[in-house]
Parts: sequence; structure tokens; C-alpha cells
Amino acid sequence: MSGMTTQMTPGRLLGLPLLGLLVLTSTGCLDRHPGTATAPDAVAADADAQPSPDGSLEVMPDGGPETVDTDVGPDLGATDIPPFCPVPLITIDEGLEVIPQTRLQLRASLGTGEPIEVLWTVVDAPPNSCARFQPSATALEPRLDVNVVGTYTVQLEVKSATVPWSCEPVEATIVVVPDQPLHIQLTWDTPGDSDECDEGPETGADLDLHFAHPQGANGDDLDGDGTSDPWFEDLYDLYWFNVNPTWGSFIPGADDNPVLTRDDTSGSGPEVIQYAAPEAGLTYRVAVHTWNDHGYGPSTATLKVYVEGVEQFSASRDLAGTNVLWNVLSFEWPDPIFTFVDGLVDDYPNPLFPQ
Ligand SMILES: [Ca+2]
Ligand SMILES: [Ca+2]
Ligand SMILES: [Ca+2]
Ligand SMILES: [Ca+2]
Repeated sequence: MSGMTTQMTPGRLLGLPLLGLLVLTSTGCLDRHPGTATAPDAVAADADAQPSPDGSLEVMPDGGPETVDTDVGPDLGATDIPPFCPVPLITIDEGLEVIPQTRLQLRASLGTGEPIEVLWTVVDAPPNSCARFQPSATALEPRLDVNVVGTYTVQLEVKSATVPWSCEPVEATIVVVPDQPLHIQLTWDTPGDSDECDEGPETGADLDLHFAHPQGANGDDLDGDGTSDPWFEDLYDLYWFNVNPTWGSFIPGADDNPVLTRDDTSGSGPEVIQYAAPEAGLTYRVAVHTWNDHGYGPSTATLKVYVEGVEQFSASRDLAGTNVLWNVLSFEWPDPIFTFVDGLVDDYPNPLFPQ
């Protein structure tokens, strides 16, 4: 998508025209960062400024308030003018509607060219999204990975020599929508993990998403219930050990295979399967396996299925321990009608990697 800039107007502007300089007063504008200041010379050099009630500019250098006569602008006749704040800009190269697993490139500016400090905050995001600014929330141009489907709102606060932190922050809202015919997403909560978003070996409970083609229905009867199982079947169970199987056409280069586009071993997820060309008339099955809780205790797994970008199925289930299989659902393609199986098998080890 093309680059896009969003600009929001803070509520504190009170309908005043945007001017090039701000007036610092003794109102709440300075309370949070009392050291904020600008030199009187810099103020006097910019005549396009918001006047104080007596037609002067008020600034706050280190030694306390000073007044620089400028004789510009009308006398507003007010005795308590709120601080005047320019509007920061949030620029997002990828636009405001993107597909899952997009790495957003954000940029902050004030439009004046003056050096600024920034503070970014994710104020709203889908559950378990773990969206964090990289390399940090104080970078001028941070990156943000948006992996979970849903709506994200980011907030930007800006400080400069003439702008205090207390000016109203601006926000931008990004919508993450799948673009594939079939998009399956697994996320999980693990209350026993104090940081569900850290990454690295055994830093969280490791759950796995499984997606089975009907050809796999003749697999081994791993749970011993007398019927064959598709799970962990070599070719027809798509999961972390079989991330891009050849289903559908066997023509080399045919772009009709499902893909596990995101594996997660460190907690929270998401694990994601995308399928550009599900086959008409086939019934697919979806399961969740607790590969290893790594000692963090029970997790609540949430499985969502999106068809053409629209959520069509959602279910959650508490899963405790290692080697638990949650047989979630089956559905036929196209025009899927979802059958919520909701079966639970407590001891279902991976036959290739028993533990
Ligand atoms: Ca963790
Ligand atoms: Ca996993
Ligand atoms: Ca069985
Ligand atoms: Ca993770």
C-alpha cells in the first residue's frame, strides 16, 4: 500500500489557527516537565506567534518566566489562555489498513523541522498482540509488528524546545485485515507467565496450531479410541514440522498450498495458517496441541477463522499441561458451515518427538 500520513487535531486547540510558536504560561502546560524552556532570542525571531493577553510572548527559561515584547496579534482579552500546541504528525509508510504480519514503519514529526523528542504508546490493540515499538518507544521512526487481526491505536507525544510534553497527544488507528480466502489464527493467554511477550527458548507456554486435509484421516490412531486420526500425519497435517505441504495440484509452482506463516514458541502467539486456494468439496479440520507448557501452567487458547477477511468462527478453551489435544472444529469449503467439535484428549504426544 502507498504511504499515508494521518494528522489529528488535539482538543486543546480550541479552534485557534495553527501558528508557528507556542506560548508557555503558568497553567498546567509546564507542570509535568518544569525544565521545558526556549531562549528569548528564538522567540523574538519568530513573529508569527500566539500572543498573550497583553500582546507579549511569555517564555520559561531556566531562571523562570520572562516576557519578550513582540506587539503582534490581537488582544484576545482573556486572562487565562490555555497553552497553544502545534499538531504532531504520525506517518505510517504502509497505510492505515494492512494485512496481518505487517511490520509498520512509523515516523514522527512536528512539521517545523526543529529537533523533537517523542514518546509512542500502544493505547489499544487486539488481545495477545504483543505489539511493541522497536527499537524503543522513544525512537523518532520506530517499527511496530502487527501480527494479530484487529484494530490498533498508537499515540504520539512530542516535546521540543518550544513544545512541552503536556500538549495533547495525537493518535492513529490501524486496521489489520487478512487478505486470504482462509486465515486461521491461534493466540493464547498464560496467566502464570509474568511476561507473555518476551521471546527466547522456554520463555512461555508453547501451543501449536494444526490444520488437517481429509486425506490425512487414515493416520495412526494416536489416542486409541478405535478411529484413525489426522494429527501428526506426514503430508496432510499442517503444523510447525510441516509448514508448507503440497496439497491440491501437484504441478510445480502451483500457488495453491496452505502455509503456516507464523510459528510461535515463546508464548501468546499468534500462530497463523493462510490458504489461498482451499479445495471445493473438502472438509478440513483444525486442532490445537499443547506442545509444552514449560512450567508456566494453564493457558486459555483462542482459535479464530477468517473467511475473505471476515471473522466467521471464534472459540476459546482452557488447556492445562503438556500434550493436550483440543480438537476444535471441522468445516467444508466453500461457504463453510463450522462444526464445533470441542473434543479434548489429555495425553496426546507428538509421535515424532515424544516427551
Ligand atoms: Ca514469558
Ligand atoms: Ca507453537
Ligand atoms: Ca483416534
Ligand atoms: Ca511469542
